Amino acid sequence: MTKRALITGITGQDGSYLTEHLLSLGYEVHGLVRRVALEDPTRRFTRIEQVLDRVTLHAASLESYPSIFHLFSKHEYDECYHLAAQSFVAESFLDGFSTMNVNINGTHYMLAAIRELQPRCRFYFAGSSEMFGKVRDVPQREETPFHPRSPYGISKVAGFELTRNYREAYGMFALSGLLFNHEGPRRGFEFVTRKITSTVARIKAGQADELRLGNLEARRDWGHAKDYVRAMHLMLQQDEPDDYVVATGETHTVREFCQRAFAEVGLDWQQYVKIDEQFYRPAEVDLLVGDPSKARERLGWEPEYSFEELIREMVREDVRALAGATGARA
Ligand code: NAP
Ligand code: G4F
Repeated sequence: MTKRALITGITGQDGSYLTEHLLSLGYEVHGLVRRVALEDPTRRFTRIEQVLDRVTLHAASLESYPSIFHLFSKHEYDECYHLAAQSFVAESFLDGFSTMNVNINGTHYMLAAIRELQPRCRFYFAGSSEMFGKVRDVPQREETPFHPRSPYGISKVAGFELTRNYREAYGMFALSGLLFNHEGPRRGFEFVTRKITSTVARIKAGQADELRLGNLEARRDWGHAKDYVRAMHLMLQQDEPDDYVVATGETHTVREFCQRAFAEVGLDWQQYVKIDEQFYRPAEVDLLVGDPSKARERLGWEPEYSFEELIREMVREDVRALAGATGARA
C-alpha cells in the first residue's frame, strides 16, 4: 500500500531533499506551507518547483493549534516529518521570542494534534547538534548531556523533550534525529557554508571582492543533506522509536572550509576573507563532532558524500547558477 507522509518545512533545504527521496520510494507526499508561500509560489517554492506537480500542499500556521488540528482532520498520515523551524542560530539571538514560539509551540501543536487525531502516525522531530552546545563529550553521542548556547538550541532541547514525553506518556511512535550540520547547493545563503561558496562564485565572476565572516575557528561536523534525509526516513521504519545521532564523525574549522572552497576555483582565501565582528555570536558553539555508530549499526546508514565532495558540489553549483544568471559561459 502506498504510504502517505506529511512534511512540515517542505520548502526548506531538508524538506525538498526529503520530498524527492520519499517520492522515489513511492510515497504520497503532502506538505505544510505558510499561506504567504502559496500566494508567492515563484519566490517561495524554488527548492520544490521540480516536484510541485507531484505533491499536495496545505496552507497552515504552526503558530495556531486549530490550524494544525484542521490539517490532521483532512487526511490520514502514516508518517510525519516535522522539519519546519526558525533554523538560523544567529537570528535566534536577535529574536529569541519568535524562535521559541515557532520551534517549541509549533512542535507541541503537532504532537498534540497527532495524539488526538492520528495516534498511529509516526513522528520525526528535527533535533540538532546545537543541543549539545558547550559540549561535555567528544565526540557527541545520544547519551551526551545537553548544554545549549542559543535560544535556537534551547528551543530544540524543548522540542526533543516534548517528543520524548509524548512517546513515554502516550506510547506514540515519536522520535528525534540529533542531526549535525548538513549542507548542499540548496542551503540558505545565511548559513556559513553557502555564504562562502556563493561568495566564492561571485568573486570568481568579478562581482565581489571580499568575504566578511565571523569566527573562523569554530569547528563543525559537516555532511550532505541528501545523505541525512535518508537517515530520517530509516528512523521511522524501525520496530521501536528511538533517537539517533546523524553525523560524519569528522570535524573541520570554518577556516578550512574557506580554504578548500576558494581553492576549488584556484583562488587563495587569505586574499579575500575579512573578519567582521558583527558575525560573532554572543555565545559560540566551538566544537561539534558526532559519533554516528548507533545510526550505522541499527539503521545501516552511511554517508555517501565526503567533506571534499560536499564543498566541490556547492562551489560548482554556485558557479554554474551565476553563469546561468548572467548569461556567461561556464
Ligand atoms: P531551512 O532550510 O531553514 O527550512 C526551514 C523550513 O521551515 C522552511 O520550509 C520554512 O518555510 C519553514 N518554517 C520556518 N518558520 C516557519 C513558520 N513559522 N511556519 C511554517 N513554516 C516555517 O532548514 P533546514 O536546513 O531544511 O532544516 C530542517 C530542520 O532541521 C529545521 O528544523 C532545522 O532546525 C533542523 N536542523 C537542521 C540542520 C542543518 O544543518 N540543516 C541540522 C540539525 C537540525 P519558509 O520557506 O516559508 O520560510
Ligand atoms: O552555518 P552556521 O550559521 O550554522 P550553525 O550555527 O552551526 O547552525 C546550523 O547547524 C545546526 C546543527 O548544528 C542546525 F541545527 C541549525 O539549524 C543550522 O542549520 O554557522 C556555523 C559556524 C558558527 O560557529 C558561526 O559562528 O560558522 C560560524 N561563522 C563564522 N562566520 C559564521 C559566519 N556563520 C554564519 N552564518 N555567518 C558568518 O559570517
